[in-house]
This record gives sequence, structure tokens and C-alpha cells, in this order.
Amino acid sequence: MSLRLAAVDLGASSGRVMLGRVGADVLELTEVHRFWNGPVRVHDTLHWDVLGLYRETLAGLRSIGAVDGIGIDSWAVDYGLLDGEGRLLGNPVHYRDARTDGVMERVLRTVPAEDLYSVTGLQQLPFNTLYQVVAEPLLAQAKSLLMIPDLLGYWLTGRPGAEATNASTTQLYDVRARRWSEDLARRVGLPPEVFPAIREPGDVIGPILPAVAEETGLDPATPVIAVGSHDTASSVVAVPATETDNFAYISSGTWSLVGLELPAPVLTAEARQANFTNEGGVDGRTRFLKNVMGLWILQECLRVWATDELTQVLKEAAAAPAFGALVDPDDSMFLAPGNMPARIDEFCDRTDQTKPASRGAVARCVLESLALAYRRTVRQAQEVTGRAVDVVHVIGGGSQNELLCQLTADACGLPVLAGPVEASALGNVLVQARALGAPLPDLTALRALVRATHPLRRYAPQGKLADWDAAESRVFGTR
Ligand code: LFR
Repeated sequence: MSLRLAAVDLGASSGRVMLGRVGADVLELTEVHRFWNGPVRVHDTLHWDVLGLYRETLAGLRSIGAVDGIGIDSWAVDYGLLDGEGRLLGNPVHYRDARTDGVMERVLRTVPAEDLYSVTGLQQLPFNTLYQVVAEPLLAQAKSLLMIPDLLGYWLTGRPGAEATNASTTQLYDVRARRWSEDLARRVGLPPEVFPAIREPGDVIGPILPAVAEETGLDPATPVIAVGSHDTASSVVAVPATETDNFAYISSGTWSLVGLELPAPVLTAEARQANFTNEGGVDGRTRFLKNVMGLWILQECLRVWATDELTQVLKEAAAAPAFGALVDPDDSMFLAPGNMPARIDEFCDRTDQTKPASRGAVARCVLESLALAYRRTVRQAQEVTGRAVDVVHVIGGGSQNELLCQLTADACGLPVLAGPVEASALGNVLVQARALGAPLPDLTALRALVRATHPLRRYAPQGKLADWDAAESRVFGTR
């Protein structure tokens, strides 16, 4: 017997509604509906079109047919505010918006970075929810704050709440006590009452509202189930690690989330100085990782070149000479949307490098720079935690990028196992299935099912590691 489950999986550049079939030895996904997502600039502010995302979610649910459950995951840190009647105040702002410029520095003057880290374990990123909320003009009118998947879940069921993995990305969540840090909220001037009760992945949120049942044609008893609602938490569930516990993962999409899965947070000074995050995982695991800027830079290049021919651009990159210009992809100059080829030129000017002269050379520069950043992060993670890494799992859309996977293996000097592609949707349906009683007791069983049903591609390291050592010292010096 298998379950039919709807995964609503919202990424920063596209959203999809997927039908999952999950049973003891079955795990299949079919895409039912895919739609564009991205920043919408109105005057000076970058927004998400959250009502559009809800409309497309409903459209997907309308065409999926009867399901046993619905789970929602999305990118992290962003939120909607509700008034006392549960009405949305304003339009959620995109984390790449400039309203947080300088806010982190301001907050750190009142709350030292050490205090923030010892409570939340979170990496410093200028767009963490904490810094957004401090810059939020609508906060005074707000009665509650819902993270994006919780907001959609609320619209579907009428039940507000805060799913733990996504709450853990706010920098307002106590990572050890596993609840909101009211103390921290007060210290930065936020009313702790706006944060709803925490729910865990696997909790049933509630049945869909009658109006939603009518609009979608679904049975009104269909439950919405909390999953690892942070997309990265869901994708880490689907890391098909069955050979060794010594694995690192790269959840590769718009961002590359590079790190380890740990049984508990690591809140040492070394972890803080290396800017590792301790985000909450499914089953109480810790996602000890760093955000690397990811394929965002290449996506923005394609936008500027007015092409969607990624395959062709990657061919050109494969043919371009190795180790030309290299950039630090995590430089803050690459965070906001814009002309990335021009910013790469600017980086080259600043660092006395020859600018890449063709589209292929630009793409090669981005991919080699990412591979270098991955290598650096995997090595730092091992140093900071004292754990060894024998294999790197690349999951998510970027696992299809053969050149990037090979460069990652070469740079890290480690085998790369690539796949599955739809990791977050798989993690989403797996956690739902378990909540509904499927015989999949723990993460080991969930991962074994992914491994048994999804082919992986293995990349062995090639070339000379010494070339990457030289490249690394060229970009990062001795830092
Ligand atoms: C990936 C992701 C990252 C998070 C970034 C912004 O989709 O969720 O984990 O840091 O988006 O929310």
C-alpha cells in the first residue's frame, strides 16, 4: 500500500506542487504544477508575490486529485505579519531587499555577536529574520508573525503556528531549549507575543478549510502536515547517505548550503568565527552548515545575457581554460540582484586579475569559484567539529550540473555522489508519509528508501589537488 501526498515546494526561483507516492519500497514524485517565483520590485522595495504563490499552490492542489496529506516547504528567513483579525499586513519583503543594510552592525552594538550565537547558534547573514524584523515598519501593528510556509499553511487550514526547522533560521530561536528566545526578542525591542507556538515536523497542522476544499475539489478531511518546512531541512532528509556516517552535503540550488548533519549544535568560538550556522533539522538533528552564494550568480548572469540556455553556457564553460579569474562568491557584492558579469569584472579589477573575456569564461569563473568555496567550507567544518568527511553528497537542482559536480570532487579531493534532484520535495513527502504511519521509523530508513529508488551519479576526483591549493591561496590568501 502506498500513500499519495502533495508536496508544495517553494524555491527562490520557482515553485512546484508535486505528487509523491510513498510506500515501504516505493518513492516516486510527479510534477503536477510548476510556476515562476522571484523578486518583484515595487519602487525601492523587493517583494515576494505571496498571494500569487498561494494562487499557484491552489492551482496545483486543484489538479493533483485526492491526496492523503499536504506538506509545504520554502526558503527560510522571510515572513508575513498578521493583524488581530488574521489579515496579512503588507506584502512580505524579499530577503535580498536593501532594508537590512547596516542593521546587523547596529544590532550588534547592543547585543554582542557572542550572546546571539550562544543562544541561536546562527551564522551572521544580513537578511536573518532578526535583522529584517528590526527594520520592519509594520511591526507595531502586528499581532503575529508567520514564516512563509506557516503563512500558506494558515491560509489552507486557519491554524497559525511556527514549524521548528524554519523558526531556527530566524536568529530569534533558542537552539538548545528549542523554543523562541523571548529574552533575545526583548533585548532587540521585539514583542515576544508575535511568535506563535512551535510545531515539529510530523505534527498535523489540521484539515483544510471548507472553502479550500471547495476551491480545490479535495476532501475537506485532507490534513496539512508540518514537514521540515525550511526547504534545506527537507532536502537534508533526502540525502541518500547509506555508505558512511562521514558525509558532507551540498544542497545545491539558488544557494549552496554546505555542511554536516550533527546530533547537537556546536556553539564554540571557532564555529562562530568561521560563521557556521546550527539550523534545526528533522528529528532534532543539527544542520551545521554555511550558506555559499550558489547558482544565484550564474542565474543572474543568464538573466543579464537574456538566455535560458544553461546547457549551452555550461558547454562553453567546460571548453574555457581552467583557473582563469576567480572570485569569492560570498562577497556581499554578489548578494543583491544585478549585473553579475559586471560585478565579476569589478572583483577582478579590485584583485588584479584578468577579466573573463567570454560567456564561457565567466561561467567557468563562477563554477570554479563555487567549487573552491565548497572545498573551504567542507574543510572548515571538519576542523571545527573534529569529524571526518569521506564523501560529499550533492543534492537538489545543482546536482544535475555535471561540470560543477566534477569541479567539486576535484577541488575537495573527495568523491561526489550527485542526486536526487528534487531533494526538498522528497524530504517533504517522506516526513508526511512517516507521520501518516508509513513503516519508515527513522532518518536511516528514509534515506535508504531514497537510495533504493533514485539513481545517483558518482564523480571521482581528478586532476591535481595542488592546482586547487594554489587557486585557493590566490582567492582567499591565508584567511
Ligand atoms: C535555500 C534557503 C537557504 C536560506 C536561503 C534564504 O533555499 O532556504 O537555506 O538561507 O534560502 O532563505
